[in-house]
Formats: sequence, C-alpha cells, structure tokens
Amino acid sequence: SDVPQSVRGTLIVVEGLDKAGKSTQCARLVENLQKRGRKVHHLRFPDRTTPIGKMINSYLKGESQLDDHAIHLLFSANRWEVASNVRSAINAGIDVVIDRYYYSGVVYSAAKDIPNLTVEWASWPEIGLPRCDICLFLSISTEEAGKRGGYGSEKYELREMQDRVRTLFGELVNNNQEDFVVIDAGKTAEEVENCILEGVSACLQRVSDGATLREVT
Ligand code: Z5A
Ligand code: MG
Repeated sequence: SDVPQSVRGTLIVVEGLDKAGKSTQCARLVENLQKRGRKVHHLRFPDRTTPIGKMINSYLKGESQLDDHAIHLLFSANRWEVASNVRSAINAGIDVVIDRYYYSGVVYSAAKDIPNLTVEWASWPEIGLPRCDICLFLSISTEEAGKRGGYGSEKYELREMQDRVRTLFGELVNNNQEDFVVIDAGKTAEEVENCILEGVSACLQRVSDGATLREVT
C-alpha cells in the first residue's frame, strides 16, 4: 500500500552498532522508496568528501591526531555543513535517508570516557539540527557482528570502545523512544529490509497526515 508523497519529504535515519548493516539497508531503502515513485536523497555521516570530512577520515585512519573535543566538533560541523540542504530537500518534498546522524555523534564521543566529554556536553552542538522523523536502530550482538568481518583498523574499532558504545546507544534509545524503531539486524538482509519498510511506511503515513519537521532539542 503506497502512501502518497505529502507536501514535505520525510527524514529517515538509520543507526546502529558497527557491522549492523546500516549502509546495506540504506541503499535498499533508497531503492524501495524510489520504486514507490518517491524522490530521495541519500546521505551518510561522516561525509568524508568535504574538507571537514577529509580531516575526519584522516583521524579515523590514524593518519592524524586531534583532541577528543575537537574531533567531536568536526563530526558535528560535518552535519551542520549540509543541514540547510537537508531542510531544503525536505521542504521540496524530497525524502532524505541518512546513514548515521547525531546519535552516532553523541554516543561515540561520550564512549571515549574523557573527563567533561559527557553525553550532555556531546549533545549541545547537535541542538537545532533537523530532527529525524524516524530512527531505525539496527541492533546486533557482538557475536553476529564478529561473523561479518570483525573489527577493522579504524580508530574506534576496539572491543572496549564498542562495548561502551553498545551501552550508551541502549540508554539513548530508551530515552528517545518516540524517535526509535529497534530492528533485529541479526536476521537476513531481506528480513531486515522488510522490518524497515514496515516502520518507514507508518512514518510516511504520519508525515502525510501532517506531522511537521522538528529540530533537535
Ligand atoms: N562516528 C563518530 O564518532 N561520530 C559521528 O558523528 C559519526 C560517526 C557520524 C565511521 O563510521 C566511524 O565514525 C564509526 C562511528 C564514527 N566508528 N566506528 N567504529 P562509518 O559509518 O563510516 O563506518 P562504517 O564502516 O561504514 O560502518 P559500519 O558500522 O562498520 O558498517 P554498516 O554500515 O553498519 O554495515 P554494512 O557495511 O552494511 O555491512 C557490514 C558487512 O556485513 C558487509 O560485509 C555486509 O555485506 C554484511 N551484511 C550486511 N547485512 C547483513 C545481514 N543481514 N546478514 C549478514 N551479513 C550482512
Ligand atoms: Mg557503513
């Protein structure tokens, strides 16, 4: 059952732990929405193509060092540099699908366990960004993620860090239940795809019924 595209587009975010299948599912979702005749933009954070994104990429690869607060603000700036484009697309009736967004921003920085770099501190620079209409949280066990290639060589791909990320994400999901749909990402890609479509269809309906685009508060 296709929901007619309303005046505004819908802001859809996919979040989750490492190797949960976010990028795989974002690609499928974009295709599925296009098949329904909808116009869709596909974004990912970090967007490693911009000047700020290049600094982030070099940091993640261990090619440069940055203070933990400084890299946090760069991740946030990487979102702010396209925030007005996101808003314009939504206002023009285009859906925006985003692979990681401000939730990753808050969680990964706070998981570093640096004095002062709390969830609260990490959340401030995100205030005012376009808020997602729905956040699909792909949940996966450490064992299952391990079967998908395990950790790579990037900065945050360490067991201790990933365990703290898991705990913090759990708290964030609990505290923002109106935004989240939790999906068992340990299933096959097709099963996950179908769960996502179910959540997204309900969200498209809410937007079509007049739900307005909110800001991060
Ligand atoms: N970070 C941050 O600190 N602050 C921020 O503000 C933001 C990010 C935005 C890089 O992110 C790092 O930046 C990340 C968070 C931090 N740190 N870590 N660690 P990234 O998004 O560029 O990282 P990534 O490498 O693209 O994401 P990922 O999480 O590792 O992967 P994924 O996108 O979730 O999974 P995937 O690439 O779709 O799939 C992984 C593999 O599993 C692949 O071989 C697939 O074919 C396979 N796969 C996918 N689905 C399935 C199913 N259902 N079954 C079996 N196998 C599957
Ligand atoms: Mg990915």
